[in-house]
Amino acid sequence: MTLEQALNDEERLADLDLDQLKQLVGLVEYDASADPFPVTGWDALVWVVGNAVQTAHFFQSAFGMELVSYSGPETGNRDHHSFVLTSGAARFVVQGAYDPASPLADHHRRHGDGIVDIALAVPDVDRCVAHAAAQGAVVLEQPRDLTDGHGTVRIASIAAYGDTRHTLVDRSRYSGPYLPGYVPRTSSFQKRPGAPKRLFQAVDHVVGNVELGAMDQWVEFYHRVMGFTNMAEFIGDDIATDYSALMSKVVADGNHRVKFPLNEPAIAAKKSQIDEYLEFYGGPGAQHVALATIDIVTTVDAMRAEGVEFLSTPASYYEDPQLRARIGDVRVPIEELQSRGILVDRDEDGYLLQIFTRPTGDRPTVFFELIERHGSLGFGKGNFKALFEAIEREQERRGNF
Ligand code: TYF
Ligand code: FE
Repeated sequence: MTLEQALNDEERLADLDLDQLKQLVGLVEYDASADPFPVTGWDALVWVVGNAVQTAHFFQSAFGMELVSYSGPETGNRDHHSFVLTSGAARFVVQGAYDPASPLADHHRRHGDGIVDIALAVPDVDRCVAHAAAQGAVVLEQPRDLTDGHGTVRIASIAAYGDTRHTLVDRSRYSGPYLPGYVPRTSSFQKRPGAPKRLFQAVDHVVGNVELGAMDQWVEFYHRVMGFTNMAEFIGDDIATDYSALMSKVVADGNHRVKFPLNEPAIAAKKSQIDEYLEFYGGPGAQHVALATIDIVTTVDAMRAEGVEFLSTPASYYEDPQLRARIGDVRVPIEELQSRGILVDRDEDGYLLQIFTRPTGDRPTVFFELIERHGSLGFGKGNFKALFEAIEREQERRGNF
């Protein structure tokens, strides 16, 4: 399969061209003919939150997303509200209980705001599920058709870490706004005059936090069940014991469109940030979502103006005489990065700019990363020390040490 053929519908609708996309999320060529579980990309990140009405507003006001579809009591769904928002090729679905007896209320009681479903677009749901089942995956929902006047969506779900699932979606025979049962919906929300059209173009990666000793099992799960392969970047024992208190490996689908770093806590002097997550989320779950932007400076400024809080980076990071040598020429002057706390890393393929938010919900669990890639296919290895120190400062402020 060439990349050209692999440009998926969401990316086409978002007016992304191939070169942009390749750069944006670090796409690579691969031979799909031998892939037992071909994935075309992200379908949606499905959130369960305590107040979907307000979270949907937050994703519009602070993240510049567009409301496109809805399901709720007015459309016959008496269980929950569900708002579908997009930004470029990225789609978030935000759900909150309407009926106090909704299972979503229980989910929220256990986990707080979080991602329940990392839904993936696949061309052949049945083939993926057959392969997954043969490899021992737990099939939560067998393949089935959802049909309305706009056509048919074929869908199935398999279990991932904790209460997280992967719904597999083939919407190639469907023209509706999201799924049967949903109606198109826009809001009266008005962007500020002069606001950028979009603050991010795609999802780059979603990180999973799993229990101590479980990282390799989950890496193995993604190999065996989904045919994902390891990417070069990882945080091993060496880095873990020095400062990060976590171990991490990255798996990705053939194109590297879908990338899943998997973290587990490491035994260290201090309580790991991963332990803090596991305690407050009530088990394994999605830790951070990295959003790919073509202009991180504009995006950070727009989000900050709307009240989004980012981790701060100490002046010493930028004053390090080795920084300039390490990063070489980057698009943005270092002063501009410093005034915003944007981190920069370079590897053999190029460089990347990145910044992290504070947790965006009530619990110290899920947060966001913004990433602007220029050739680099990595995750900011050179920033791990500064980043983890910043995360630990926050942890300390919360008293979770
Ligand atoms: O996704 C990554 O690997 C980077 C670094 O708890 C990172 O964003 C890794 C672990 C973590 C926070 C960030
Ligand atoms: Fe990341």
